[in-house]
Amino acid sequence: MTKRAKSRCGYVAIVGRPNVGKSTLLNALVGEKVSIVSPKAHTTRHRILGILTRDLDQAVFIDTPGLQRSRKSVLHRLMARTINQALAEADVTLMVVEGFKFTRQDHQLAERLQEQADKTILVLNKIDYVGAKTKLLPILKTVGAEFPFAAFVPISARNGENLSELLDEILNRLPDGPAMFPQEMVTDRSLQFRIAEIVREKLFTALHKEVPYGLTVDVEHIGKREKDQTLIHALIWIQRDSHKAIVIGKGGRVLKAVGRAARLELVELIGERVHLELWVKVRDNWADNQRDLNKMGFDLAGV
Ligand SMILES: Nc1nc2c(ncn2[C@@H]2O[C@H](COP(=O)(O)OP(=O)(O)OP(=O)(O)O)[C@@H](O)[C@H]2O)c(=O)[nH]1
Ligand SMILES: [Mg+2]
Repeated sequence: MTKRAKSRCGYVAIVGRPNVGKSTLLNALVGEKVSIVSPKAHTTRHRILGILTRDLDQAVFIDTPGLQRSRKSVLHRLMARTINQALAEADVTLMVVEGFKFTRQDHQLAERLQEQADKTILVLNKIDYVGAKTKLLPILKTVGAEFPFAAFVPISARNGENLSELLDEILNRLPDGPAMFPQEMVTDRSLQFRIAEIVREKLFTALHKEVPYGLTVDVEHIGKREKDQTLIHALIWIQRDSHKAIVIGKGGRVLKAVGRAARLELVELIGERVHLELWVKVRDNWADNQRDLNKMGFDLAGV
């Protein structure tokens, strides 16, 4: 293959229902965990960039929160706006679905994307699921007949199946242009944000029912404890007093397990030993409090 003389660079929006594997896909494409993943819906709350530089080309992926059904709180409205902005910015859009089902919500999103169908790739994820591949063909046939997307690519974000084919489809659709970000940069998010997200991911995985949705994590301090040990103080804000005992657990068991799991990952991220201190505090309605949301990295202009 001859090398291209010109570089390509552009934005790639990743959109879809909650829990279909958008963030898992972003991490797999970028080759590093930049966006947290959990078995619960509505894990991603922010627009998160993941940057992939290959030879001369650069794809800037925009991970988005799963589509919203409710727009009750300011947080919900912000999440919905994040999706719209990503779609407006995108040179290529990846609409992610699960390869073994195409739900009514998928259908609604596919309709909404018809205006930009020529720059949209339908990504059918999770084909590693037992029996998924037998359901794939009928879905491809009916969805393909109704929606003229630019390409249809079945993948497994979890085990990497077909990801290089997907990446080729993406890169081939990027406009010519110079890289926007330095070659070694993988995300636009700060270390502080990434640490808070890792703690939140462990809480999402450890806790049940409504508790994870009512909490947020705020990293107050990153410093040095010893020459080769990072010290991190993080606050876990919860909305209800009654959730405190659940987050802490009997004899502090839940919080300890969350801290341990987070610390293991933070060691990887930071590259040295980590001392992590977690506190749990109650703050009513942070999801509606504009000052709190602003501090958490949301852009509130016009909401
Ligand atoms: N079996 C299988 N599971 C997957 C695959 N991709 C993602 N998952 C799982 O699906 C769940 C949701 O993954 P996420 O990446 O958090 O999904 P998301 O679309 O970003 O979810 P929200 O941020 O909540 O909208 C997690 O338990 C993942 O491990 C896949 O290819 N195969
Ligand atoms: Mg996500």
